[in-house]
Amino acid sequence: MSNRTFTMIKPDAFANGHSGAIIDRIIKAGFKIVALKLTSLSAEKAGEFYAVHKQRPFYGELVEFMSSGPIIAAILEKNNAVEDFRKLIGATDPAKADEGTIRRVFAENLGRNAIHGSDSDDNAAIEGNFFFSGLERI
Ligand code: 3AN
Repeated sequence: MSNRTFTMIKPDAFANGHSGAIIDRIIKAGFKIVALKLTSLSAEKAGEFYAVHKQRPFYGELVEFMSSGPIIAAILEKNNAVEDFRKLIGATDPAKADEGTIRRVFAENLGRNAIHGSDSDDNAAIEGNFFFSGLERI
């Protein structure tokens, strides 16, 4: 079990002004921020980040959306971080996400779903390293 996960506040949530409210929920749920940056992804970088989905029909749409505007990337720390964070954000499709989860409250739809959360300890490490150098985290 790892105690770190990686998240991105996606372009829809950032553009809609939800970043502050989302970060507040994350902190109140007991996660400690160990790295944080406002940035944006080129189409090339978004494609690299989501390379695992390259064969999926929604890949082009996903890359276009994720490179469409600013995002906030962060590494978060908590016991059982990956699993607990997935619970906090809710199901991929906001219509199926539990009441009170971040996606249920802030996401627009399946493609524009407000926030990313790593799905495994290995991916949390890979994704955190994709965005942050050693100097950029505590
Ligand atoms: P999650 O982010 O919940 O782990 P994944 O890894 O299955 O979900 O999908 C990665 C991202 O791809 C999702 N966050 C969502 O934005 C997008 N996505 C997944 N499935 C679809 C779909 N059927 N249509 C459009 N976008 C999708």
